[in-house]
Amino acid sequence: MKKFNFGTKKFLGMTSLAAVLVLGACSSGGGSSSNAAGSDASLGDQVGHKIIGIDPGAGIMTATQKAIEDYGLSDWNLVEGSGAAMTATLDKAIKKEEPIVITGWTPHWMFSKYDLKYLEDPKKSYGEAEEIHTIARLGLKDDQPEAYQFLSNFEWTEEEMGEVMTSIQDGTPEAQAASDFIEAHPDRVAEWTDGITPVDGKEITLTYVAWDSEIASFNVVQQIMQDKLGFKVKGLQVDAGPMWLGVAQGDADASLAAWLPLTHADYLSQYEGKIEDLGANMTGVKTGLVVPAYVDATSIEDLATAAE
Ligand code: PBE
Repeated sequence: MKKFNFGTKKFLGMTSLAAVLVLGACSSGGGSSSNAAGSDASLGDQVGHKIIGIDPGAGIMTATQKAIEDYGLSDWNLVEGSGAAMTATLDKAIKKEEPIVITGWTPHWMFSKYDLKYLEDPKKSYGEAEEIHTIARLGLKDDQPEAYQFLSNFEWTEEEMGEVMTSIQDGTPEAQAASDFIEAHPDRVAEWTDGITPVDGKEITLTYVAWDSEIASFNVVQQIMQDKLGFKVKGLQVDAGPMWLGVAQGDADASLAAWLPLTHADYLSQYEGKIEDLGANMTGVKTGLVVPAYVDATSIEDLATAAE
């Protein structure tokens, strides 16, 4: 039409309107149209529809795939990595006050270091009333009764594990953090070792995964078994699958890192009858999706804004 009539001002106005339209189209990315009207981008758009996960064998990864289905988050991607990579990415985001969505669990030192919150999980994709169990190979009871007894006795609290985890996170070597804990809690150690006759250098192999919670439990148990009960304790740091497999095949004697009933349900059903469950070494633990407190979302349902 009257295209040669535009003054400079009006022309600039047109340009920026076009820019806004283009930006609007980009930010609505995952098919959202309701959120493109100039308001803030959705959390999904801000974080590139990425959930920062950990090692692929972790039960929380399976639970998160289930959450993605349960909550209709097909435009979201679960990024594989490791516990250490996840906390490094979290640290960077928090320093820049940027939004981020991670797979998180309690106990974990990150909740004391940062102001974080779980996204509510009304569909219970991450289960309820989770516990950490100690599992043993079949036969341990008969051929290593002292180890069996101690491993059955050992159970502690989130606060106690927190002391060890925080100390390691602050730079104390793992074994030292465990020894410090033992020294600070003689009564607890006495409860766990009560009535057990020390052995003379018998070997015990424990498997665990490099999750901060399990690094803490392995080191404490290793130190107590060595210093108070005379065992020689070997630790095999492996992925979650080999951790269960090692105990089921009898290559390892036990593990303190079985999260049940939900997180490691697949592993438990795979090795049913091939391992002995010695019961919970910690109750009241939790897994889920976690965000910094400054992120507005309160529920996993809030991640699905594109579908509204
Ligand atoms: N975790 C920590 C593990 C169990 C312990 C929650 C990362 C998992 O997802 O398998």
